[in-house]
Amino acid sequence: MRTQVCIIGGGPSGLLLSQLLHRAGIDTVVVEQRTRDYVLSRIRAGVLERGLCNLLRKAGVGERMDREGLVHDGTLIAAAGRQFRISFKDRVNDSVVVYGQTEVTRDLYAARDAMGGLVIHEAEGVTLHGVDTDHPHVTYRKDGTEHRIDCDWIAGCDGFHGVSRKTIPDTVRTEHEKVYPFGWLGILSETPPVNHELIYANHARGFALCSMRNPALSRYYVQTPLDDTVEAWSDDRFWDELRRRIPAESAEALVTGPSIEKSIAPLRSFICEPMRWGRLFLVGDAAHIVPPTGAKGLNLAASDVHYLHLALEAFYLHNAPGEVDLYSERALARVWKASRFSWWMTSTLHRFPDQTDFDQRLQEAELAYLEQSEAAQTALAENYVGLPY
Ligand code: FAS
Ligand code: PHB
Repeated sequence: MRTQVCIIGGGPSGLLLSQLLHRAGIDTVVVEQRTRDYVLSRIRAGVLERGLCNLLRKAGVGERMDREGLVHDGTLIAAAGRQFRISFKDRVNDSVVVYGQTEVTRDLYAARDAMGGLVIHEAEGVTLHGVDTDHPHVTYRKDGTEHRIDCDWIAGCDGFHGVSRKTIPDTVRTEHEKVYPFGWLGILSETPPVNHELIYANHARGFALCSMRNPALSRYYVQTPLDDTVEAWSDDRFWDELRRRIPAESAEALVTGPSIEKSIAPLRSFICEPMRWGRLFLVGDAAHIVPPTGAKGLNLAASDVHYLHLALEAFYLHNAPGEVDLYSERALARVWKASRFSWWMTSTLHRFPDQTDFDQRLQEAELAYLEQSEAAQTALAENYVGLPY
């Protein structure tokens, strides 16, 4: 088989890149190791920046998001028993859309099907070859048969545990990592959200987040120690802990119910440089991971796709081959800024194991300053809604 761009990974990065390139007349094949059902079973991000929303609309995949997504003009921050609102609308005249990553991925798959886009599922042993030559190819096994895809370019959209980043030699790659000493226990419940906007809560017992997917589906998180397990958390224990970490007015309004999904995710910051080697580009989680506190993971994957699809269109359609050489630098500039914001949100809102009371009071002072300062709220708002591409 031959294609112009072989995309490794059928998550949001790979599907969105494939959709945008296909609409520009550039041929792609997506190679995904899992079944579609497995990919769609994952519960992940929930907040979409304007940039991602616009990219989905450009890809012809924004209709259901525009119909069902919840526009949020602000968020609540809670600390020291109080909660205050930061208005994105007042501070930066912008907003975000709450619409689950699972739904984004479902819409992307539907769009790929509608355009006859080729997504190969259950591809095993995906291997990248000749990446440092002008004639790369990809091999994989499916149904016991070995397959080969010759291509001009490979887009590694295969997430943190994928094969693409590891294809770049250690002598070429520089990896920057910060592992946080805690994780997030998240649940999904078919209950009305406690508030119509998100609540990020700093508490001496640990961080909590009240989010949602729609008016009848809530998403909640509490910070947990790294050695904690889902089995140690009954629903009742979760609800009791969440109530203790959010202000009384919200705790009293909380509607509880059985969890329909419950999982623990570790928190880390990770960035691989460069995001391109020869004919291979790294996109999304394949290149970088941010702690979910800033709601940036999926949104950074989107800005990578934005830069890369324009660079490949320049290469194929506008006789401007040099644009692909600028992809890594452009993408990394935005990745580092979003990583800084995600680090700041995580450091300000979480309880660290070695944290002293002085540290706790410093966090509360930082949040009190945020409550009182229009400048501080503007800084948070412009990062949260998404810095320009
Ligand atoms: P993905 O990991 O989504 O997709 C990669 C795809 O590649 C997968 O389908 C995988 O099966 C496939 N793949 C892997 N190896 C392969 C191989 N060798 N061959 C072929 N295919 C291969 N972000 C937020 O903004 N907010 C959140 O709350 C949030 N919560 C998260 C919770 C968890 C548990 C995780 C893991 C991530 C979370 N994220 C969150 C980040 C997440 O949303 C990612 O940023 C987003 O999935 C990035 O999309 P992709 O780059 O497409 O990577
Ligand atoms: C979510 O709804 O899953 C969510 C929202 C905001 C975050 C992280 C996760 O910062």
